[in-house]
Amino acid sequence: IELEQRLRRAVLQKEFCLNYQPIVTLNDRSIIGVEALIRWQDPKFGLIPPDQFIPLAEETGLIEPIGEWVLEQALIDLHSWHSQGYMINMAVNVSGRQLINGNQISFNRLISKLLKKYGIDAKYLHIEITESMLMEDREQCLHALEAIRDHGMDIYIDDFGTGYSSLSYLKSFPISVIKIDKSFVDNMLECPSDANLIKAIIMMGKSLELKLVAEGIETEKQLAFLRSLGCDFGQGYLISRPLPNHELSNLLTLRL
Ligand code: G
Ligand code: G
Ligand code: NA
Repeated sequence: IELEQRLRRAVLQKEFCLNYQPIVTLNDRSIIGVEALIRWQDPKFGLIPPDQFIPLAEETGLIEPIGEWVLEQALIDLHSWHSQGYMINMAVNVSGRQLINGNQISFNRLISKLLKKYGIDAKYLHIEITESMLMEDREQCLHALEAIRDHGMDIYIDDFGTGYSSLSYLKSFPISVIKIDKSFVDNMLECPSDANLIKAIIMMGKSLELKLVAEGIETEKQLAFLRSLGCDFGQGYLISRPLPNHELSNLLTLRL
């Protein structure tokens, strides 16, 4: 209860900020986009990571105002990078509750309104949803995702490999990108079964003409191995940690 009250206040006082983690090509490490990651700056407890409040936000419905704030802030920052000539993509994490429980019409209206307000083409905004969310509510998810896709946005499936969804299942959704979960990347060089799993995901992704992003790349060896398997993109501490917007601006200036 106490956490819930603090979270309600945080929404009113806007105690959140976004960090941005670069997503790069594995071939030449050019920055093609960033993933927006929320942090809660509590005046008393300091920086609280999303794992510790997103589940509560989803239960209480607070995810709707929080999600709105995230979308708007992400587009404000994207607008500023675009106006400096850095035409990168923005991937935003969206909870099932934002898409479905609220209602998908309002989610799509919100997106239209914000894209217009900041003069951003929908093709630069990418939506990340988790594999587990897709599996929970297939029909409703499908409709919501089709509306997003019709809008011109790419959909990423996050944490892939953790939810046991089948190839035929995946094929029924309008997805453009698979994100390979960090837990497989962590162990793939030591653990042949994880390496095989990654190979299978990459082959499957390619056969469905999807792009692949590997998450949590921490070493040169991991990057080289993923590249050799034909994985297109990656993110992880090897390339960059999630950064506040001004630090990301500096990185773009140096790298592009
Ligand atoms: O930044 P960090 O690795 O601590 O993020 C942990 C998880 O929190 C991520 O896997 C991501 O799915 C989730 N997350 C981060 N930012 C957001 C957000 O803005 N909205 C939602 N719904 N989830 C987020
Ligand atoms: O699942 P999702 O991609 O949305 O979550 C990304 C989370 O993983 C963020 O909390 C981010 O801080 C974290 N992260 C990103 N890259 C790395 C990495 O290379 N190593 C570790 N340990 N965490 C990472
Ligand atoms: Na994500």
